[in-house]
Amino acid sequence: MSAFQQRVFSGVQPTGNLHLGNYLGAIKRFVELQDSHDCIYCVVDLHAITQDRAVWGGPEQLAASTREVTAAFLAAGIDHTRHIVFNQSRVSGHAELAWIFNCVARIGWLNRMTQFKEKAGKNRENASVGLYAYPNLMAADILVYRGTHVPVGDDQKQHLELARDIAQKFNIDFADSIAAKGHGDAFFPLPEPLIAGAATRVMSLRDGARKMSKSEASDMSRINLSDDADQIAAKIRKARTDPEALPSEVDGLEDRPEAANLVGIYAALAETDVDQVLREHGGAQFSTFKPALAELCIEKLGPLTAEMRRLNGDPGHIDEVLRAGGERARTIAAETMDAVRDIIGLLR
Ligand code: AQP
Repeated sequence: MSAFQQRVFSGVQPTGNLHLGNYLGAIKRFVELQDSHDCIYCVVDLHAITQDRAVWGGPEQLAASTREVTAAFLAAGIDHTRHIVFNQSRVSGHAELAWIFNCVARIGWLNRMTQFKEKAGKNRENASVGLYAYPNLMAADILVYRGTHVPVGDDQKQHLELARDIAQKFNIDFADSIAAKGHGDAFFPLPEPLIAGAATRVMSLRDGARKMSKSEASDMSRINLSDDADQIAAKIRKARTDPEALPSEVDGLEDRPEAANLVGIYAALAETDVDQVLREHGGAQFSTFKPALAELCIEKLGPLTAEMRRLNGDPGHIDEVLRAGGERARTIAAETMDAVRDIIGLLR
């Protein structure tokens, strides 16, 4: 397999209500990767519109949410001068490559995607074609930059596997042309998911069996990145738990999803692991552990929330970051698309 320059790509949808799961599962990891990799971080607005307008809120809300996710990236510490930050729809290569991938991916592959089944629910016949083809666009997002590493939450694992299958099938289907055009034995890398840490799947505060999610009706189920200290404290105080004290070892969290979730959140915020948290808090009742968790959460999210608010007050700056990032992204994507056209035989 050809050697590829390492490049990180990931995205977040501007669908409102950015929450602690998005932060711990994705945005915090984006920040950590900046020192070791070239990174491209994208606000994936074309993904947002795959759902009903009621979910993404219409034109004004979409623009506001796009700026808000960008503000979260910057407030968390992503350096837009060293790395690329932009919104997806600025770079037409994403949609162009997604069409090519519509012709590479197989219907059977998409039929297995659990996220489509969950989001379309019983109303499948009425779901948008975009929602169904979402994983092909996600593969294009990554591969139009020939991204090699993708930090995501655990819920995106299946889509990443599909992106790898698409890259591999393209490489095999066009192997002769890829070699003839001087690209060696593979044009696309097989992107690797980076799913690690203590909070790869943050669960709802109301139900340990459900993922913390932007679209969950109950606001008490999630900690929003826009919540103030009082709201965070109240949500953690009211988080569902069981009556037992915390165990001293990880095995003791088995069959206790709500307890495991709170301990995982604590570990991720404290940048330690679950074993360490249980060494410190094993034997504690939730009446003691919850205030400690709330305090930690407020300490870690407070500065982020304040900086997001400040940035949201300066939309001109955010727009300039997205414009400049879009230009840099477009240059890389255009190079990939020229090569893809040559490989397939599309005249340009
Ligand atoms: N609960 C979570 N725990 C850990 N990581 C999570 N992510 C999302 N929820 C959790 C990760 O956040 C990144 C951006 O997600 P997204 O906005 O692109 O889409 P999503 O996964 O659809 O987010 P939501 O909040 O769950 O939205 P809805 O309610 O629309 O389904 C991704 O890396 C994701 O893994």
